[in-house]
Amino acid sequence: MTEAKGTVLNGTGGIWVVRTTDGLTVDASLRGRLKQESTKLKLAVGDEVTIARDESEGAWSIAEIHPRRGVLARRAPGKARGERIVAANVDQVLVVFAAAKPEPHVRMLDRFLVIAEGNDIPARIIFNKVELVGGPSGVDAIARDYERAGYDVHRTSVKAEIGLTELRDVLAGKTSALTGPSGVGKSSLCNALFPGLDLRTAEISESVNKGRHTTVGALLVPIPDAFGGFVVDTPGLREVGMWGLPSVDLAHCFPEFRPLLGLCKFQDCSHGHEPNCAVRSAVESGQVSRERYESFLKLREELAEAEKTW
Ligand SMILES: Nc1nc2c(ncn2[C@@H]2O[C@H](COP(=O)(O)OP(=O)(O)OP(=O)(O)O)[C@@H](O)[C@H]2O)c(=O)[nH]1
Ligand SMILES: [Mg+2]
Ligand SMILES: [Zn+2]
Repeated sequence: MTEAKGTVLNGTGGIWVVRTTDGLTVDASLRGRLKQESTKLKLAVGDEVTIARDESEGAWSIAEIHPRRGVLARRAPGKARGERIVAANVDQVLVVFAAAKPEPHVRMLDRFLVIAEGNDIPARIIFNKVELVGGPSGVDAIARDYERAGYDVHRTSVKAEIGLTELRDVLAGKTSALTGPSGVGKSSLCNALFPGLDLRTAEISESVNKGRHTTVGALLVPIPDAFGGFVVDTPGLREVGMWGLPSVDLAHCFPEFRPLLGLCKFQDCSHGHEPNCAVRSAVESGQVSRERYESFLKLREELAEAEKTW
């Protein structure tokens, strides 16, 4: 019996592609026992597993699924009807926007951050294409709100090679989910940071899978060994709705609101129109950004609307 530890890169329902810690990529299927248990615990991209193979069999099977450090998931609305896991063991979400072309859209940026916060995964923000706005300081006005909220903000340019070394250190050795609108430079960044990591190839192999199997959605792409880690390529991350998030939990997904949440006059304050609301006072005094508060109000309304249909 040979055993190895590895990480699930992708799967098509029956067969899972596992990358071993030795750098081998093998196909493996779930063992009978785990298959039954997997109605409770579904195997997901990003899961760390032990695979085993009998010398006689030749085929690898997944013998053990290791405990997860966390998941990036879309919660099912209503009761505990389970969740749809996008990827397991995601260390960080990197929200990528462009300084220009396309213009950054803060409501959308805040939505991505809330998804990360709702899953308890640390998020970072990247403003790419900064050479279009005169360099890194060209995004200061928009970045300031997020830095004040406690987020790390990276200013990069693939074209002018700005901020790339620093960003490489952030990705190395970790599993990072990259998200953001189309055309902001996510693939360009990955290819510039890690020559040899070809995100497009991965996307193509997924679309091939789509035709033949039920696809699991996300893909884990190994970062070249000299650096280590994985990039989660999730064409569908944009669709990870927040409709499973109870609207009362939304305020906790804005880190700069958290220290204020016990201070409102009413314990069940919705931070809308109630008197003596600590969040609104902080907005009025300039301590909390008005743009972020506007995003909060908009998302809260959206979630409350979704709750009615639960
Ligand atoms: N000016 C400028 N253009 C860039 C920079 N980085 C990427 N681009 C260009 O922006 C365009 C989009 O880049 P992609 O890497 O394909 O964007 P993406 O975020 O992966 O887009 P999707 O895969 O559609 O989600 C390409 O034409 C790139 O050459 C940059 O730093 N500055
Ligand atoms: Mg891309
Ligand atoms: Zn309040």
